[in-house]
Amino acid sequence: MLDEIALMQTEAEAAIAAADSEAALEELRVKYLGRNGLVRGQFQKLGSLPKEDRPAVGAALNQLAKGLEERLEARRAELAAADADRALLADAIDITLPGRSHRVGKRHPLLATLDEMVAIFLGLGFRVVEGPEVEDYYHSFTALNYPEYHPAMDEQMTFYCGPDVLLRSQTSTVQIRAMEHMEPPVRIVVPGRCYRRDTVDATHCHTFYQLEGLLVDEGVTFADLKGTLEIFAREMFGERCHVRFRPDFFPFTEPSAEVALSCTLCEGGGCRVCSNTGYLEVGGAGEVDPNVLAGVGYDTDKYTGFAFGVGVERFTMLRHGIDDIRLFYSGDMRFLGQF
Ligand code: 2NL
Repeated sequence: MLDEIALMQTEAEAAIAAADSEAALEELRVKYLGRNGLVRGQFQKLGSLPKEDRPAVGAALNQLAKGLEERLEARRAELAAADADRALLADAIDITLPGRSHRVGKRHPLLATLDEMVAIFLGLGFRVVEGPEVEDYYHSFTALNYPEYHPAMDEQMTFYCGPDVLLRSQTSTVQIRAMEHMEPPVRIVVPGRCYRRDTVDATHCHTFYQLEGLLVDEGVTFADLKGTLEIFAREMFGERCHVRFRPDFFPFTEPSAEVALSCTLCEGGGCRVCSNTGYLEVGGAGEVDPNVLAGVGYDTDKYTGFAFGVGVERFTMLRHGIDDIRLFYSGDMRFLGQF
């Protein structure tokens, strides 16, 4: 019987070593160690053995059961480890592949320029004020001393949403609203989006950004305006940049001036960017018309002020040598990615 046990052990061990799945191992466990298994069958034969042989055979059977139990467990662990290895290999990461780069967003060139412009005025003691893009007729024209009829008020020039609802065509509307709520001294800049019914081409767009400034106090003169814009030009474009003022007309300022900067590219010598004039027009300015100040209830005997407005697109085009305004609003990442 001991021989039989040894043979069973050899067979069972070979079968366990050859088993290649959990299911095959379970089958073997049932076959040998199950309730009706071969090992139990041998135990049942013990009773028919001569009494003196029983301890040795019993011990051998116990040894066999324990040994098979251990081998089954060991093989099960082996198979599980192989499974884990296979799984790892299957979704392995190839660390030699170059990484996938993520596109990092950044500020739009127009807003980056606007931020810089605003920062200079903050340094000069101006505060930033913002207001609605949808306006009424009074704040758009009447309060700005526009006459009874003016081409800017025409439906051809301005987007009307209703008889008294329109898109602002300059940020002056916000400055009027600010003055309605405060007493001088007023020292504010108003950045923001404006709308005009312009036909879109390389230098015009129906939507554009403006930065306007307003200072109202006692004894404010045109010299204060010139000094302020001089400092702004130098901060923005360097010490050698200077401002040219030429007579102009706006309903809301008197006297009024067109504002031009010496060309940053040729420094006044004349080049393609400035069409050989040496200067680049960036906006307008002037002493606030007393009618505007009186309209918001200020004492015009006591207070005077200056105001200016510059186009942000123009500035940005000058700084980066961009020749088509439509690029800013194209959403083209090949263009935007350069800034
Ligand atoms: C231009 C000209 C200008 C102003 C804007 C202003 C605002 C108030 C009172 C008086 Cl509340 N003036 N703003 C003054 C002169 C010119 O803009 O060409 N902008 C792009």
